[in-house]
Amino acid sequence: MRILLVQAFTALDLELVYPIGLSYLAAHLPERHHVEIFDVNLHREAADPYAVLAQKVREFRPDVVGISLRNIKVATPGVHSDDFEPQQRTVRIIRQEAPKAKIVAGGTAFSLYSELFMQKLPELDFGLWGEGEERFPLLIDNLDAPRKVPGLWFRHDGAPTYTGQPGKLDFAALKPYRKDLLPFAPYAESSFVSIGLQSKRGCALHCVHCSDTYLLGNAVRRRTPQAVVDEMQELREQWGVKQMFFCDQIFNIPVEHSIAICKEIVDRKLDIRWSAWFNEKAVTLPDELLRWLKAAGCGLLSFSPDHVDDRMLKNLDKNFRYKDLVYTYQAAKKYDMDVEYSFFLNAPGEDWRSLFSILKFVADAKMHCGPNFRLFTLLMMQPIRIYPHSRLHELAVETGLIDHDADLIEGKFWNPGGLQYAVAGIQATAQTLYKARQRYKTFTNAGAATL
Ligand code: B12
Repeated sequence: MRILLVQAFTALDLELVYPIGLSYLAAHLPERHHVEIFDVNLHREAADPYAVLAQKVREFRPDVVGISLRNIKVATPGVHSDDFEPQQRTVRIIRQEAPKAKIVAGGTAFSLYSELFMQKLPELDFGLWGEGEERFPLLIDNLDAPRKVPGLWFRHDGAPTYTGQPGKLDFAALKPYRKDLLPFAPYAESSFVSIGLQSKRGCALHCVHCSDTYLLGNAVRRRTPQAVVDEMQELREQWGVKQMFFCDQIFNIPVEHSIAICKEIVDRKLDIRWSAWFNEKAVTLPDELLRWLKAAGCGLLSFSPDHVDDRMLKNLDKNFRYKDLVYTYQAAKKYDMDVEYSFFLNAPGEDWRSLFSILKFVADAKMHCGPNFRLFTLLMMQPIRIYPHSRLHELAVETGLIDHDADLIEGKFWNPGGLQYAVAGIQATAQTLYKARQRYKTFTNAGAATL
């Protein structure tokens, strides 16, 4: 069969993202199929990216098109934009150019809003919820018997019908993702986080807003450190990738696993730079780990504490407190690593005092770390997007903030009351500061890498 895997538009004005999800799917399709990946984002600058897509579909003549819907409506006003319309147009063009092909959707945005997508995009024949490495090949073998595939949306008399939740797959048993189907160079040029890999799937934490545990579960499923570093070595030596990003929910839980990965990188003398998301609790960032991170080429500690005030951290069900957070920037300074944070403004229980404690923390961290503090933090201060299947969603419905049947694809935020005006002011000021600093750095060329 001829199978074309398409990555639909990701956030339109952010970095490119190498589609490792589709590359994993490609690795698990039997060799008898002819498989290609097409990333529309590589043609963002073309006069008409949709025309490039249409031509590709026409020429490829697919039997099946698998479309990855990763982002949807990620816009936070004024920060960056994305919309439903580009996704809709992409699916329509595929249907138009390949009227007989089966179109299968998947990806994180699809999985979060699967029923809505099946309703809003009648061109989709199928939609696969969750991780696809085992079940996408199963579907390819059972296009006429979709009920055999767990976690699948299909149409029964035109109505979207679901076969029921699948079990979790054995992540450690998967093959590495295919690296020969797309060039790495444009992604490497786009940003230092654009090329990803995974050491684990799932998250043991319970943050109130998060939908990752709905997508991947609370059990942390890991690969061996050797397998992870084999892949890093392959990326570096065979494909020339020097900078990579761990797409793990949290890199430093469990701590021993992350130390073992670092040791393996050091043992093999890999000349790479990489970064990841870290948990803030001081016991998950012991000195031993920090030393190994530094030695192994980790250049940035990226944190999503979401707040700094202990009462608010409790509301958000975070596993750390303010003193742990102070330790994170002290650790970054001590080991001369870049550090960045993301915060939620006007989260449940916010008052003026707690709101200003975030600003004070940002100022303290910047003062302490100087150029090691990435001003990207200023862009990552936003109200919380309410994701379906999260506890925050339940709370938003219980408290009457949104209707139980609100269309969350449209992007609903937890941003109630008078504080929303303060939030708008903080965001506008933070963005202006960020942009001013960018201009300043363009002129002086000082420390541009830390922005
Ligand atoms: C890592 C990550 C990032 C990294 C990516 C680094 C990299 N080089 O890849 C970075 C930091 C760049 C990032 C940025 C952003 N991200 Co992000 N990110 C993630 C995260 C945690 C993992 C994604 C990943 O790589 N997974 C690993 C691969 C293997 O899995 P996968 O892509 O999901 O693919 C599997 C399945 O989905 C499925 N599948 C995928 N495609 C298809 C297609 C078909 C046909 C089928 C059958 C199956 C299928 O099978 C695959 C294999 O199992 C997800 C959350 C999550 N749990 O997935 C959020 C997530 C995708 N990000 C999200 C967001 C909002 C963003 C940002 C907008 C954040 C911001 N405010 O800046 C930006 C947007 C970036 C952009 N340019 O578009 C949201 C998107 C939701 C939405 N509303 O659209 C998510 C879902 C998290 C969340 N709930 O908030 N992100």
